[in-house]
Amino acid sequence: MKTSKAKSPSRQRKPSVREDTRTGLSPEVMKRAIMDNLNFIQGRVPLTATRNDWYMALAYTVRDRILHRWMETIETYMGSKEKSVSYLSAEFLIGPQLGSNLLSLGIYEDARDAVAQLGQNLDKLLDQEEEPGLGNGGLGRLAACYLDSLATLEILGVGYGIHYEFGIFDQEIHDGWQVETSDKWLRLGTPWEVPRPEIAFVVHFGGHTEQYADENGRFKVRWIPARSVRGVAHDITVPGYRVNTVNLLRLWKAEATESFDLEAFNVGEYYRAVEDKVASENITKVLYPRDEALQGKRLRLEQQCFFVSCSLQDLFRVHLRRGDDLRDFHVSNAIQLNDTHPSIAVAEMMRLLVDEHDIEWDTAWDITQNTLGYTNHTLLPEALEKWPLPLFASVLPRHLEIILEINRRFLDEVRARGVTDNGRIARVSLIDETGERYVRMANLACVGSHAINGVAALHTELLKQDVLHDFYELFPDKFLNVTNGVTPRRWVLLSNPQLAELITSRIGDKWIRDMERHFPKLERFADEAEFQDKWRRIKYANKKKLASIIRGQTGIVVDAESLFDIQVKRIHEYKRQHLNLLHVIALYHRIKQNPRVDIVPRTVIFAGKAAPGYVMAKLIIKLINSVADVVNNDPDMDGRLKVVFLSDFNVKNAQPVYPAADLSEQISTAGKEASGTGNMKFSMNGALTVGTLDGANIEIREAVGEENFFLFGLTATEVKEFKSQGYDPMRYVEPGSELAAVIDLVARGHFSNGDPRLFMPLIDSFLHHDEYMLMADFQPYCDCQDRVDKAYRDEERWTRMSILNVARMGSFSSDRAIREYAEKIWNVKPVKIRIK
Ligand code: NBG
Repeated sequence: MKTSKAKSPSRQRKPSVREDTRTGLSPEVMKRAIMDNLNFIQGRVPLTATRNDWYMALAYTVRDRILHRWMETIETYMGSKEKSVSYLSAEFLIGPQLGSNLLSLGIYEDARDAVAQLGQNLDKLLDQEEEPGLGNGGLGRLAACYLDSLATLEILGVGYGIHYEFGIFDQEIHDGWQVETSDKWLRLGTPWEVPRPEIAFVVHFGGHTEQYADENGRFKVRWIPARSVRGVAHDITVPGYRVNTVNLLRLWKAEATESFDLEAFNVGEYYRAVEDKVASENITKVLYPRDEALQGKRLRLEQQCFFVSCSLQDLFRVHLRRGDDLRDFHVSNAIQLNDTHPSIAVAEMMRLLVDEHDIEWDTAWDITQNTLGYTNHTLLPEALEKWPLPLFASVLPRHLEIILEINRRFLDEVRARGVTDNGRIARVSLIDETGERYVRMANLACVGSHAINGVAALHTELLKQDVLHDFYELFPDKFLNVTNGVTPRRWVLLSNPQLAELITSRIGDKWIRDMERHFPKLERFADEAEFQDKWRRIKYANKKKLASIIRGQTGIVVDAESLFDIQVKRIHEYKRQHLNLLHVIALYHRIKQNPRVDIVPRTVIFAGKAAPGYVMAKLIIKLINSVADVVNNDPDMDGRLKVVFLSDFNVKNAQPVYPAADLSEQISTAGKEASGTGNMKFSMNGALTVGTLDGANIEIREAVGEENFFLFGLTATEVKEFKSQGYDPMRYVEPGSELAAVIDLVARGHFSNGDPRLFMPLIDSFLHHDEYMLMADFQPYCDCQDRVDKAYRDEERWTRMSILNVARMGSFSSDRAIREYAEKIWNVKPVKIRIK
């Protein structure tokens, strides 16, 4: 990364007073600091140090420099009245920290020098880091991109989440099947977090409530809980890119209030002595590995309330310490709810204000509503969280009372606005009473927030028309759209350093902090032969790098000259990895029919985890691997078709994938993918998209130009129409057609050693239900892939399209998204942090 070298602060600035081993940025000072940390933190000498020791020593060196900036940030914050943002999220998928922190500080190359002087190789140390897998997929990764942008835009903010002991499971592939192993990210310790045992709050569960009158005769409620748990803060710093602002990601870890019951121990009941500790710690033991699906499990509700309560108590503590009145809480605080997972915040905030801080209901309600904003991330009905009322009552009896009171007042208001339709009143109620009774968390979030947003234009439209239609009719002004974005720091600069360098050589390096403004300048090079040539060479180098990773992991040899056609994301039927696979089988079939057929050589790459309980998704992984087995071992396919499934897709493994793609698969059934963010990462790295009119694909296509995007498939409206007219998938499987042949191959057991039963559930779903309309979209998809082939054969045209994709992706930076949140929802402004 020569660009950062040329501008690195260590080469520009004069030595400062604090240029000591904890803050100095020159390679010499850092070298000394690394040795110090190796000796005094790791307790090692070079002779006995493992690679992990060196990694830790370097990481602590970097952490010191970040903490230095963090102290300035916190001092500025505590001494001011500035408003800050809290992003509440049950997931943060932050990825490995070392590389991005080095970039933020502008010392990537200097650190390389420093470790080289100590006989170490920076790339190997970077590779040593195990990422905290504290998220499932897009939702958690979005939260991480937003933290990066908040800090880079110099907005004061905190991410609040859960310190899971085990994050998302590690995925292995055994005999083609997904096997889950637990993610032990803390096994070797993590240098990035600062445990803060003195910042801890107690959270209660269960029990019952009592009514009483306070000394002024006011009606009050006292909650007598059955159980209490302590949440202890663990902080991870989030430095902005080349600015002094350092924000925090504060994660709560559950501990017992009393970790050891001496009485039980004394009477010889050794297990009972630690029972409470074990039960309490369970709350933050493990991340639920299902995205987009409701659990309805007690522990998950406890997790949600646990981290929300700790976060709100912390915010109240800081607010009061700044000398402010709680009645002004919303003036200096904006809180964003990342999906419904933290939406219990509505009730918890009311409880804290009314029960614990003696604020009257109406005022408390104003504060709550003015503080909270709710982002919805899904259109799938099964992902809208709701809790059975008896379960809710047994975990959070006081919150249930508060929710019922909010509901009573809310429904009165609805009626007062002239709504008489009982159907509508029942639909907006916070309690689902259509059968077994449930608490509806999305409704709670909608009622308790002043702003409700979707994450792409189509998604927001569908929320208004469909999922949240009744709320939209009641409060049209609350609704707005903020299309997702991803950080160009991690997803271009860090992941694709050669491309970043080429871009910087032409337009300077301001794009790193303002992609929207500067990327368009790349357009003028789209047809320049020399630029095109460099562009292609970089793509080729990135493909070679991925090819070597593939070979190392799977033994499969792929040709970097072939078209790299990639689909990486969680495995879901609505995302239609199996549609991609049907196309692969069609190609296989064509080559088998005519081994001399003229097709563009392709390497089709998949990666992604399936929820452990999602049988169909796991079967899709098995089918991908089974097709790969047959295809990759058939000499007729040599030099024409390869299929790869890369295991354990996570942030670290994703970084070399996006830069290596020629073609990005974004093929969800229209109306199902709220936004997608992988689609943005691919396109920013010069891949062209084959996609449906779904989620942010629509806006990406508008931005890059329809001639630079491969569109196919039914629209969301058509999907709805087809379904209402009684969609019959069989109609699309005409005898003698390619689709019939493809399905027949799978059904006959061609990819399962002649066993027709293995993939029966998939065949059955294609032919008889096809909820996600694969049959209807198959032919248009194949035709579109033929257009891809044609375009790929014309090297210059393809490169031009690729450059234009990148040049026009500027607005998909998370900086743009965060600016929109800051202006439209949070009403916060940047604050400059000065280093004294
Ligand atoms: C996911 C959507 C994606 C979207 C991310 C981030 C959930 C519940 N939703 O389409 O499926 O890009 O959120 O907004 O995980």
